Amino acid sequence: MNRKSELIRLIELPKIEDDCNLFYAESKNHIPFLIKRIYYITNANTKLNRGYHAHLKNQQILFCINGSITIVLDNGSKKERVKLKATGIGLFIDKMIWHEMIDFQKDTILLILASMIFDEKDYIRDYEKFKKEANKIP
Ligand code: T46
Repeated sequence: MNRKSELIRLIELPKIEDDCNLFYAESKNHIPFLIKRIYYITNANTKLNRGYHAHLKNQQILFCINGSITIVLDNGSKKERVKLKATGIGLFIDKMIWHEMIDFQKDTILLILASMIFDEKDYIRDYEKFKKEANKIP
């Protein structure tokens, strides 16, 4: 895992190039958690942003596999943003990181690997509550 900054943690997948680009990811070898769920987002409204939450325990890696997207990350005291384009570079989003997905393009496809199965109770969707909890973390 590469650390570009305190908040932006990028993961580069191995790529096989022959008559296509083939990227692959294996739990533990490339992904720092056991993958329990995948989901993907397509056809997002380009005028709307998404996210605006943090997870209590869930860890995730976002791959933009088509188009582009900007992700804003916030640990309660610092904010950083990163633009993902269609490559084999994924963005690791740890638990307790508030994240916002902005600048969806018409053709953006986001593939997400998650460490937990879906549980709405794992979400903090209130920013003030998030800030309060995040500031308790030493
Ligand atoms: C995240 C970002 C990157 C499910 O029922 N199962 C699922 O696995 C997921 C991901 C969502 N849902 C339901 C929950 C909501 O009723 O789908 C609805 C839309 O979810 P949400 O508004 O949280 O979508 P985004 O795009 O804001 O966030 C999603 C993930 O939910 C979230 O965990 O980190 O993508």
